[in-house]
Amino acid sequence: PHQFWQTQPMPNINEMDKLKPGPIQLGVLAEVRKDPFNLIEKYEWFNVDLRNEEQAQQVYTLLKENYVEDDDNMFRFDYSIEFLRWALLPPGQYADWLVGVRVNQKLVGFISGIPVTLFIENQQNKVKMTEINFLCVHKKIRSNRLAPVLIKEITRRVHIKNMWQAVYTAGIVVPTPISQTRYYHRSLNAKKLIEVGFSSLSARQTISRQQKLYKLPEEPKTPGLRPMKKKDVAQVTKLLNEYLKNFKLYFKYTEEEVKHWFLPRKDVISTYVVEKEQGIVTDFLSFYNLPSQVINNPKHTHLKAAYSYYNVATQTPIVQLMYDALILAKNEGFDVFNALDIMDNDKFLKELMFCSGDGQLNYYLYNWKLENDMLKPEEIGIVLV
Ligand code: MYA
Ligand code: JJ1
Repeated sequence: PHQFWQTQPMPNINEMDKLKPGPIQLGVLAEVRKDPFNLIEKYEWFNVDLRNEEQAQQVYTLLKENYVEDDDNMFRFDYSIEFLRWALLPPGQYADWLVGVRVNQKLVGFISGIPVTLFIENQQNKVKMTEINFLCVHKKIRSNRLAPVLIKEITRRVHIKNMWQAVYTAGIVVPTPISQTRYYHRSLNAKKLIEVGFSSLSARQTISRQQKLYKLPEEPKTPGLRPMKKKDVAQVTKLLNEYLKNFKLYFKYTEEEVKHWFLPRKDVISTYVVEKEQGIVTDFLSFYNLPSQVINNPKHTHLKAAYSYYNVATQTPIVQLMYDALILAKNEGFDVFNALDIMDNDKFLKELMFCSGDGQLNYYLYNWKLENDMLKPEEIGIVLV
């Protein structure tokens, strides 16, 4: 049933379950194919330069019109150009890991990789690999097996760099997830969520009751909470790397990477630190800005969603820290605050009135067998944007 995935080095397919933990196949650099995979006539490979305005616009439009939708096709992610530059131009990025397919100059397919260092299950397994994201094929040419060609081509380009593993997430299940996590949602603008069909009113509920239920104070509560600045990078890096050791899957961050991923960028990423004593950062919270287009609604075109990124609480109670995150997000104009049930999120989701959504997020490792086939959501320490 999985014509393509059957051929790939994934656990529990083709009796690969008898494997020992670690890489499933060992790669040989000299054996990596030197030339790109063949495309059918008129289709051509195209390395996207996101710093170029027109090319960034082309990726933006392809994704805006053809990327991920919810189960009922009511909402579609609308990643902004500045967001895509943040997500896809991190330190050390390779020019040929932003892979496009064009027909008559028009972009109809895309897949991206970025370099990451991932710890898997224990501190001995530190692996340089790629994080794959934004696989997209234009709606008009779906089901023609272009996706496997995109995947094979980026795999080749990663192999050429002598890297043999990948990490990625998807809403769907393909061979073979290493963890299944769930989305949770916290209403910030109850009226709008109902108007766009993101949430529905139960029999005994009214809009005004919901508004009252989800009401938030005007200002955050934690003394010393302020936006992260350049001078915080060293302390945030230490707090983050130390915290992430609690999990079975996590990235190792350099200070340069923390600068890139955490320094606030307008309409992309918000990070707030707690500076209690002069100069000492004890906690931080962060969320990214990913709106969804509302597909068929007379009144609203977009839903403004904040997504929980990484939060580290060493002095402030986590519930209080995340309550402040909700207040900040509300004040920045977001309609909903989303989080997965990963890391320590379970410690605040219920208490802060998040509700489980209808979407799942499956985590995958390419060409790696875990000691224990599945990780629990709370063992996952990575967030892909
Ligand atoms: S997840 C987000 C994926 N994007 C979307 O959902 C956007 C909307 N949908 C589309 O654009 C298309 O439907 C896509 C498929 C492009 C998804 N992950 O070309 P096809 C398999 C893995 O005829 P299309 C993200 O970005 C499918 O099972 N495989 O289908 C992470 C079937 O194979 P098999 C997927 O609908 C991506 C084959 O493709 C996915 O026209 C990680 C059908 O191809 C999926 N999300 O296009 C990719 N969807 O017959 C893997 C479909 O075997 C990376 N398929 O069942 C692997 C690591 C690579 C690097 C390794 C380095 C060492
Ligand atoms: O947003 C999602 N679901 C929402 C909307 C559902 C609309 C009908 N299908 C949801 N709402 C109900 C909760 C409500 C929130 C406010 C308070 C009261 C309760 O459940 C879902 C996640 O739950 N989103 C998606 O399905 C989008 C796709 C997710 C997969 C993403 C894959 C990306 C992979 C790339 O790395």
